[in-house]
Amino acid sequence: MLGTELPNMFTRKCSRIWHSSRHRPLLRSSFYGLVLLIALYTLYHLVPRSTTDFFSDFLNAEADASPEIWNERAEQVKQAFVHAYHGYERYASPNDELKPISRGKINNFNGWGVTVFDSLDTIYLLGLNDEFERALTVVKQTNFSISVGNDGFAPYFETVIRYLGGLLSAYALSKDHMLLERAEDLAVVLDPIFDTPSGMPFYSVNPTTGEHRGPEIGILAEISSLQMEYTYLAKVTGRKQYFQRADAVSKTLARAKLRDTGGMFPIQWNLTSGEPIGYRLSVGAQADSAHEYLLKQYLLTAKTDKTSLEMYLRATTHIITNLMYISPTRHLAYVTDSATSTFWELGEPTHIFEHLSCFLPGMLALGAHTLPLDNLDEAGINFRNLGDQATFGYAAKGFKTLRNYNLTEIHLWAAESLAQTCWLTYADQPSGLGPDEIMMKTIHHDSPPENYLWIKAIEKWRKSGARGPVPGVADRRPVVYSERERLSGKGVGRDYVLRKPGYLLRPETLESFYILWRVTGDSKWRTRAWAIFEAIERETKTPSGYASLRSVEMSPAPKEDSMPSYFLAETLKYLYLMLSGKDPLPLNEWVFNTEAHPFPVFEWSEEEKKAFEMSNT
Ligand code: DMJ
Repeated sequence: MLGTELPNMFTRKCSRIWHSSRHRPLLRSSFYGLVLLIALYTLYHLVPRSTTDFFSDFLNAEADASPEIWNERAEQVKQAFVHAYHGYERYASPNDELKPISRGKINNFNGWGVTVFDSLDTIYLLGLNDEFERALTVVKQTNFSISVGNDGFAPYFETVIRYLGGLLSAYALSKDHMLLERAEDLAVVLDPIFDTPSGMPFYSVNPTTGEHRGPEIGILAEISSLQMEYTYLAKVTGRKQYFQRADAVSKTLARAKLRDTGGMFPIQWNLTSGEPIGYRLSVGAQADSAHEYLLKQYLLTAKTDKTSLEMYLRATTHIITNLMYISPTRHLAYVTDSATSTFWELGEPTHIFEHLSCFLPGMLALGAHTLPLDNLDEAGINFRNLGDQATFGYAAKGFKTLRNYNLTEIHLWAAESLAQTCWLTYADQPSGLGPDEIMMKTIHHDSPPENYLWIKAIEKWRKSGARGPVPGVADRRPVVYSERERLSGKGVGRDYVLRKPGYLLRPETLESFYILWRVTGDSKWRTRAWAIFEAIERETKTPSGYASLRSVEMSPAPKEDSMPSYFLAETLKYLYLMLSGKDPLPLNEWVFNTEAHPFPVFEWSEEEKKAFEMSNT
């Protein structure tokens, strides 16, 4: 009896309550509320995230924030800079960097106060006059002829991008001549580094003795990320020798035999012969800024350095057609390295995606914005000839593929899809900050890696009528694993594992958001930047500064006692420029070096061209 009576009694009781006028309004609204919640939950989990993304709806709503709110946010970034810089001044100046947990200091870049030099132009842009005056005093007093640490040897690449870049950029903005004099003082003590037949610099130099150090095999990023600084130095001092330093490196790159690497520069180079070695290709560590400087040197010289543009087009064609992949589950676009050429013509992809590579979306977007990619005749370039098979081997294939596309469009798609992935690596973490390195779980046991290339997905999408979003470009829902899922390894839905879980206060993702925001006007990039800033405030702030994180996988995140100078030079600068309503550095008038130091675009006069013997222009 109980089996049938009870349910009936229950149903009758419910019906009575439902129809009783006393309970009706409350009950009905709760019921409909519940139904709505269930519907929303189902929609959230079943509908493809590309079309309905609640997270991005939230972000879009945020994007409608008023200009006052954005200015207030920019002000908060300024205060973050002040907090970091004052902490450095108080506990570490004039040493290189602050240790933000122990309130200690470290001399890791010559002991000349790298944080001061790297921060100069940001301080100026933020209008921090007192801090600027104090920084000038440090700059004036620095003795560049003695380097502290590393046995007295100054690492060339870091010294150029941080110190020389900071000085020149602050000079360009403030016109304080002392800054230019100090930039030249520095260039003079560094100069013995160029004692190679190829004109490519050694790894380090002793500024006291002029002795240089480093293997005969140089690393791409370290030997060819100086063209902007030295060309600008030549321009403002009128001294030819600085231009020749930059020009020698560009000419060696342009002469190199790149048949085996399909027109792309590998990581290793012989400094004597000026020839590339091996097949290791990357846009991340050890390679990044060398590719970046091809575009930026062309832009800085008011689009006169055509050779740099040709090399840029070869590099980007290779990257887009051979190094960009798409993940199987969430269809995340990523760029990876290729390790050797034994397995496959193009080299075995590692499927590692580095935070450092997140500068690439910004570079591609900047190129798409500033170059006549679909009218290259205008720049005196025949796109087809750039991939000549006899000289550049399998590059020909990539050029053939891209000829069928609107080049501006495909560069922008590549930029947007990579930036989406960079963003998700942040949004996927409980800390809201991105790991230094991930590895995509792309499995290709039974089919060649080629099948997972991003360009293949684009081809397929186009063949099937280009319906739906461009592969990789759509917004996706973040997948945040709970502590239990993380520890048990049972989390599902992500298509990568973390290889280096730390967040080192790096700028690359924000740098790309900044350029995408300027180029596309899509406020989602700005809104995401704000979300990242909030995470920086929450997770990395200490009483004396901001600290790198050992892992992004938990909140609160465990900290590391380090505040690299690029956090002030780049990360906070890009944030501020993006959030504030003003644009003091329009992309067609200023070009950022790889450490975010802006240099003004300039034209060479005919006399300068002659005086500098510029065969290139
Ligand atoms: C910066 O020092 C520069 O951007 C460099 O080119 C590589 N990345 C670091 C910060 O991550």
